[in-house]
Amino acid sequence: MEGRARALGFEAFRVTRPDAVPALRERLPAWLAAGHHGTMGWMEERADQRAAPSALWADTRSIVMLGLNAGPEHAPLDLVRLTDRGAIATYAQRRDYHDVIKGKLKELGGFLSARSGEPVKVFVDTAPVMEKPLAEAAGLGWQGKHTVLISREHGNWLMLGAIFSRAELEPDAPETDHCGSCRRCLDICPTDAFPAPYSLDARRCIAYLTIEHHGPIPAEYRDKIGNRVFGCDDCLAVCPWNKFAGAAREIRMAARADLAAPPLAELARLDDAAFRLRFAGTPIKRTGRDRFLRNVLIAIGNSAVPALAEEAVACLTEPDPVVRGAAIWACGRLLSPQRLRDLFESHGRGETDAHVREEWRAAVPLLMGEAASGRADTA
Ligand code: B12
Ligand code: SF4
Ligand code: SF4
Repeated sequence: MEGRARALGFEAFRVTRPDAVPALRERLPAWLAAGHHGTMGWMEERADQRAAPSALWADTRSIVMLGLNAGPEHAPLDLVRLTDRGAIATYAQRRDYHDVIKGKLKELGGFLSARSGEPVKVFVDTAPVMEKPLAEAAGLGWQGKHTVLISREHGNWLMLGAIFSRAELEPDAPETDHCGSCRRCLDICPTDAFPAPYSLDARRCIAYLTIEHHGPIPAEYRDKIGNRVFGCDDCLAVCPWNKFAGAAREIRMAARADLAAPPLAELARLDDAAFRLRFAGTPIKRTGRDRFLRNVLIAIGNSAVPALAEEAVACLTEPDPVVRGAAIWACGRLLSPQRLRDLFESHGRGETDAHVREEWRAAVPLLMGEAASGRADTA
């Protein structure tokens, strides 16, 4: 079976039991109760099944955990210094791993089922399954202080998938923690998203803010997001265990050159059809054009490149208020007060959306005949 898994391109393959992580029954509810999942309401739905594989499928006797390497071709931290370009997380610069892994899991699951005579179910983020703790229990790696699974052979770039089976398979030994006194991932996080080692407050994480979060990006995180337009790799990139990792081997997981460091100006001009064409088959497509454009405008505001301001100006007439709000913020960061006032007269005075009016007020004090809090008295 392991040979078949490797032939399919999986770098890691191990087996565990559904009851191997009893701590999940306490840890997941505690994380949810703290509100660390933010607006990811789907984490709460079926939380009982997420915390206990047998609650998802009572017949589960064994769980095969698999890892597919999606390691970067270039150092991810180099990207965040190119301020006129968008930084896309390593895993998203390629084909959607859900599609690639799902096909392979189905093939391997079919093989296991035929050999054992027992049914299987395959999952890759498609059901309430906690893949990282199960992978740790199976011995694929351990959850580092950044909460991502680290393998001694492949670093933290493995993407995970699971096969639940009714067959009794010999379980492997769990992996133990090898983080030691290191805390590089905790220290580099731009938004201070770890309340404690091994615990992430998703609401502060740039991956959550740029991918999962709908609505305006909270003002306190905007400058910290830098040029990250989809996801974030910082805590993964600094992990010393990556020294053993290689770039993705699977041909269908090869990074696309045009997604390595796309110019922000180009991204800001994508209309809906062009967005769908450009990101077809990648995880980016699922966020939709407007949420992605919101991220691009935040990156433009952080670019310190005056020429990019005109891209933001062009987005002041976008239909989506969240996009208009991000465009105003970007203009506020790059344009002179006089130009901003002119833009307010031409684009802002008739604004009816409360959020967008708030963005105008924050960008240019003393607008709409109302004093902006604090700054207005001195403006
Ligand atoms: C929700 C989610 C997110 C959320 C929340 C992330 C999180 N850490 O929970 C957001 C949107 C922020 C996110 C971001 C990313 N994600 Co994500 N995400 C998921 C998803 C769907 C569920 C994760 C989950 O169950 N979270 C709930 C929390 C409670 O679980 P947990 O992290 O395991 O928390 C444990 C620890 O806190 C631990 N714990 C608590 N206290 C203590 C104390 C000690 C001492 C110890 C040891 C442990 C411990 O107990 C908890 C339960 O085990 C999984 C897919 C899946 N179905 O599993 C992918 C998944 C985790 N994501 C993945 C990836 C790649 C990413 C990103 C790297 C993407 C990117 N580059 O932008 C970032 C990484 C950010 C980070 N540092 O975690 C991969 C990770 C692969 C791997 N090697 O681990 C997964 C597994 C998808 C996949 N199929 O491959 N993600
Ligand atoms: S992905 Fe980025 S923002 Fe999220 S925890 Fe890691 S370093 Fe922090
Ligand atoms: S950077 Fe250090 S502390 Fe963080 S996961 Fe890697 S080894 Fe552990």
